[in-house]
Amino acid sequence: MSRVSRRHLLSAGAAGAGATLLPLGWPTGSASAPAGAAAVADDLRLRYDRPAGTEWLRALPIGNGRLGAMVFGNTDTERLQLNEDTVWAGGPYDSSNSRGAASLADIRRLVFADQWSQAQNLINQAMLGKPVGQLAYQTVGNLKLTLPATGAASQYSRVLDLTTATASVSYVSGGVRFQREVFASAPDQVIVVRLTADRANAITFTATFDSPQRTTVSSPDGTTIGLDGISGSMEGITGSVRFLALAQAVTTGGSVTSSGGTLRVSGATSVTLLISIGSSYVDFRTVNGDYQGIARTRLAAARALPHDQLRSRHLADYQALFNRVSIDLGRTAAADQTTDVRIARHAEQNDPQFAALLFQFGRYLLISSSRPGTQPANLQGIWNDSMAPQWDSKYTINANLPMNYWLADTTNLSECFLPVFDMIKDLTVTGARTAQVQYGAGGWVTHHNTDAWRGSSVVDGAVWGMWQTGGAWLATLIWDHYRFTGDVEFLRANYAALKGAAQFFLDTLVADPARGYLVTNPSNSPELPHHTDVSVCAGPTMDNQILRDLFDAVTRAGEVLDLDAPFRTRVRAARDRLAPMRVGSRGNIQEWLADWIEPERNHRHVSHLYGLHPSNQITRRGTPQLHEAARRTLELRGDDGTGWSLAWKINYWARLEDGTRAHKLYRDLVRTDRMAPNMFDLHPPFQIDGNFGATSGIAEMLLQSHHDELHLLPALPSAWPAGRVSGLRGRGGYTVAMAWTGGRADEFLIRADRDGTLKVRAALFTTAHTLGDLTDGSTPGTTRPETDVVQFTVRAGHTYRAARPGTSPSPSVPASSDPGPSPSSGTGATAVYTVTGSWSGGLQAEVRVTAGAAPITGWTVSWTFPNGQVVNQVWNGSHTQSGTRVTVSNAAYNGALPAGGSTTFGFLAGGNGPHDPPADLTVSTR
Ligand code: FUC
Repeated sequence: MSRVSRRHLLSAGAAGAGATLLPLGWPTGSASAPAGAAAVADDLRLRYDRPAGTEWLRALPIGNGRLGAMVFGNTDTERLQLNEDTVWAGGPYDSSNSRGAASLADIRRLVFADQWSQAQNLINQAMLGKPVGQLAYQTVGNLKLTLPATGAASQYSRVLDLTTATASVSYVSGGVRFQREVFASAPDQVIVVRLTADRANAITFTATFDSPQRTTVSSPDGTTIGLDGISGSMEGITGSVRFLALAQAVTTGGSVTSSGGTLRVSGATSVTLLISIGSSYVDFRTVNGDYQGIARTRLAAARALPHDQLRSRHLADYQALFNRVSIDLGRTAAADQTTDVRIARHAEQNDPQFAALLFQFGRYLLISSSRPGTQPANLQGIWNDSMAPQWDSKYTINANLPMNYWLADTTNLSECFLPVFDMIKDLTVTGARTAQVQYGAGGWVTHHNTDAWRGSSVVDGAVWGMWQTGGAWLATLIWDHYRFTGDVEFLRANYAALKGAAQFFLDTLVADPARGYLVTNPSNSPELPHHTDVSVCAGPTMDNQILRDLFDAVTRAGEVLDLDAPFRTRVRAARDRLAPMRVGSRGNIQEWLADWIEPERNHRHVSHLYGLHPSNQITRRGTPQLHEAARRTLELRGDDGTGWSLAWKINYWARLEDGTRAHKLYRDLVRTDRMAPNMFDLHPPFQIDGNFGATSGIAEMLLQSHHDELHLLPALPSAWPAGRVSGLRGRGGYTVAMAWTGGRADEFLIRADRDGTLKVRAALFTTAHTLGDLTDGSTPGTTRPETDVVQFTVRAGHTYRAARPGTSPSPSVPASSDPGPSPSSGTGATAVYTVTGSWSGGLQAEVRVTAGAAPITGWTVSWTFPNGQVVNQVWNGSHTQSGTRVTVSNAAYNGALPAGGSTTFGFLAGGNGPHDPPADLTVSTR
């Protein structure tokens, strides 16, 4: 086998399942990069030539899911605005309104009698939660570094590097080059600020905390300062989340002192500043956690590690997620400008790389704001400098919270989704009380918002808040996540939440007297009045769509888990009585049961197209008339909208398979009124849903899987004529890589997690093509249900390649990263290996080992690193390193790999580049 095809084989087949996925090959910069568009490694950076000054929307976000900071990069007073994701106003409260259940019959009667204002008045008295609003996510405060004036700074540059999740600053002042780098480490749970200079003993500064919260500052020891505080009171609920922020300086050279809450570093050569924050929030019911102990323990543990280890552990952790997807949409000289200039000029220049940057920025933000065990990403992710942010920076469920997670599975960040399912579990508790008290119903319900206390009642006012299907929408995410991962244990663990969500509606749906359908009453089509000032109604289209999804999800989950057959029968019967979607008088999808015309024609919410996206009830081939009506609906509503509204519309147009229009909406989003200089999406103000929704939309333009098939390049715009992407995920458990030129696909790679039957739709199949199983070299037998659809049987772990004839396999590594000599193989073993990944900041490599006819027992795999990098993370096994030699023992198979079985190792190696790939691979057996 030639070296190229051997590498290719491995790079295609090496990804493990689920959480251990490694990227398919094709790093950017390879020989067949889009014509005239050689990708530049540094392109995955936000770059600026001046400090953020006092402008928060110029500062750069870093985060580890729990801790966040906005880094300003100033040369006089550096500011790190700090957040911890559980610092919320108020404390545990019960939001239910005890007048609810007794008033429900009257409210319903008024709604059915078209007495909407009266119904809203009664809802405002009897159904609104206590308090009427929910509570806000709040800032911790700031760490400020006051630097001495050493003359004007020159050669200034400020960067957020998405490949390493570091924010850095570099400038020359007084003849000295100063550098600062900041990252938030998930493995070590601290924020790390590293200050260096190119002259010894040049670093001098003082550091202090300040905060708008009720706080005290202190100097717990000679190198540390502290900020001890408690969150604010709001809506009559006393602030009760205690927090302690600590900052400790570890210096080389010079001196450090701390007194009265001021840290003084003088004449140091390098400084590592460690920031640790503990919070007393335990869960939505409990706020008595040992916040001081948490802050101190994390700090002490991090203090025990040298800076380069903190950094390499951070890199290994972050890159294991980020590197799963690479994307290249072409590059022009526009990408050489600073990021703020690119945004300002986006309308007038061709800058396809910006779309790739925005796509990856969304993934960066999700990795940085949502990790297993943390709170879900709120309206601002985790970044908020205020005590009273817009919409409380909480969780708005009727658009924003689900949108935050549309990218999680499609862009291969499955673990980052997990905080949502923890939140749903909490809501089954608070929402069960609201269901009981306000509706006399079983199961659980949540309306259009929630907060850290898992408020589940109707809030803000009937016009906005009287929407019953928030919890139902969230529950559908359980099933959709399962469709990607196939994780039955996850489904089992979350089934009760699905069932409880459905139970609520079995208990509360009522028959519409005029039409006979089972409908929600009272509810609304999110935030959109159907007549002046009234939005309350029965059975809005979005509710019916969500409930169809919910009922389908719970019945299918029950089938998979073999549970609750009688319950499923009841659910199916209710589903059959929901109102179908209808085409209205304007050729649009009707938003309500009646064919009303909305008073506000260009309203930002287009809720009744939930059936088009994220759901799959409106599809081009399944429901062509509705699909056409969805297009008409969007034309009538217009392209304008808030940031998140534009982002949703990218997804809508992608599902309409209109790449040109999807790209137009993407461009509408990249305007100074919709995107801040730091690339935060603007509602305005900043709301992170527009970032996440845009990443999701770009993914939907390249790959769709909502209709029991993989649809490759369904909405490719002419603006991206050549490109490549790898690592996108499709429902059913598929990882996909694609390369195209001239607007036409050259090659696809699809790796299956599980055995099954795969349907793939692609224009490539209407022309000459090859299709092969790269893993065993066979050619799958196919059927052709449609001219552009190929169907075939897939095997778990196998990778399938379709290509135009004559397309040579994509090279996986640049020439400078030649993997070195062929691997040797041990008794009964065959082994091949390849290397992929980023070569500048760290190295990611993978090796697949396949047993021959006999099992391999008692074996180890080892590599030599020419540069002696430190290996900091290994998949599938434990490792030891001795000098330049790394040895992995296979723990996953208890030392035995069965005959014909194969396994994959991946590892990340850190250290300062450039790296050489590992050489001299050996598989040895006992
Ligand atoms: C809903 C939207 C607003 C905003 C807010 C957070 O109320 O209608 O546009 O996104 O949530």
